[in-house]
Amino acid sequence: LNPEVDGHSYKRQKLDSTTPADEKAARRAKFENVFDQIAKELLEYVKGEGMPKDAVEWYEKVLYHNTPGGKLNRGMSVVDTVEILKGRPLEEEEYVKAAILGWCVELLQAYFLVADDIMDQSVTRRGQPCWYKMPNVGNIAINDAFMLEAAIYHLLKKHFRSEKYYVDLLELFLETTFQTELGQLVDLITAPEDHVDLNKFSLEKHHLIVVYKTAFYSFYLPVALAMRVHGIDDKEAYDLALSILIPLGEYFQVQDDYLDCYGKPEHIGKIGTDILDNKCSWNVNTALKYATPEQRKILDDNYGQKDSIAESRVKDIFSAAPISIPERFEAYEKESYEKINGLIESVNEEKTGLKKEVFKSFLAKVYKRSK
Ligand code: DMA
Ligand code: MG
Ligand code: MG
Ligand code: MG
Repeated sequence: LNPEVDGHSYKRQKLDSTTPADEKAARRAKFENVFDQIAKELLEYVKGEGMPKDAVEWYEKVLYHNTPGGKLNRGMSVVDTVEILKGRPLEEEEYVKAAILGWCVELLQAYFLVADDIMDQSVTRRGQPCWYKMPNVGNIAINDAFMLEAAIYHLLKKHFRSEKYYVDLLELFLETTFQTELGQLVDLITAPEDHVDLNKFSLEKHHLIVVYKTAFYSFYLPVALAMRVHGIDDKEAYDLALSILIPLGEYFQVQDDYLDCYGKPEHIGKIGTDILDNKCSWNVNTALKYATPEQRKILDDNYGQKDSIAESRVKDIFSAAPISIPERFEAYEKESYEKINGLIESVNEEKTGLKKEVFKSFLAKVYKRSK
């Protein structure tokens, strides 16, 4: 590949696309094309193992129902970060490698979501029934989740086995998976179905849950993978990235908690279950902090009950003064944005080889999101 020719065609492509929205759609389409290649490779492997036609077709459905179709922020951030760190458009081969890692993050997300929807008894995801709710799937979704995870390590071996950073990639995926599962554990045991005790909740507990269940795999992992590909070895650089990406991930999960109650299902693609599920969410913890004794009594009686009337009573209390969750969320969002920007501004680019733009672009993807 001739980088000059490639650089030229990249620029021309940029001029040709008329609006930033077109350019964004083109970047997404390019990234999605790599998924077709990945799915083909995985299905060829399964066929090569002599699996029957119906098994190959099943795996294809699992891959396509659960992996593409989301916002793709995590996956595309791997590509974006490699590009920002290199400071130039990627050559085709570099692009494909970064995109494969991006899709590995999306496969990890697919694996967690298939399992999360079973555990949270959710109904819809990305505007479709949750995978376990699809006709003839049910408990087979448990094994399907494992097979989405297995795809990651198959792809890493196939495409990165000979790189000197191969073990670093493996460790990043394995360690963030363990962290996420710890977060899911605490999320689940803090929300027992048969015993509601709001005294067990706190914003400190919430902080622990969201850092582990969301921030590591959604924010640190994509950036750390890109840093490995770019050849950054210094532990200090990874610690610095972590110190910005964990608060960013916490902010993202607070948004997720807020949207669980206040997002429109048609818009966010999923029906919120946090109140019914007795979850230790940002909304309920904030409500507990400001509730009057009368409001507290209504929360105690109605939170975590598998009953939609009880759920709407809780929603009314969340919105009522002095709890006023929407106003408090708006203030939280502003405060988080300023705090994270402050962290980004203090990055020493020369010393660490990192770029502020890596974090700025990730923050821009999630700031004030409505889905
Ligand atoms: C998401 O928590 C965490 C993981 C690891 C999937 P959640 O149950 O709030 O997510 P969602 O709202 O998407 O079901
Ligand atoms: Mg869930
Ligand atoms: Mg969950
Ligand atoms: Mg949620």
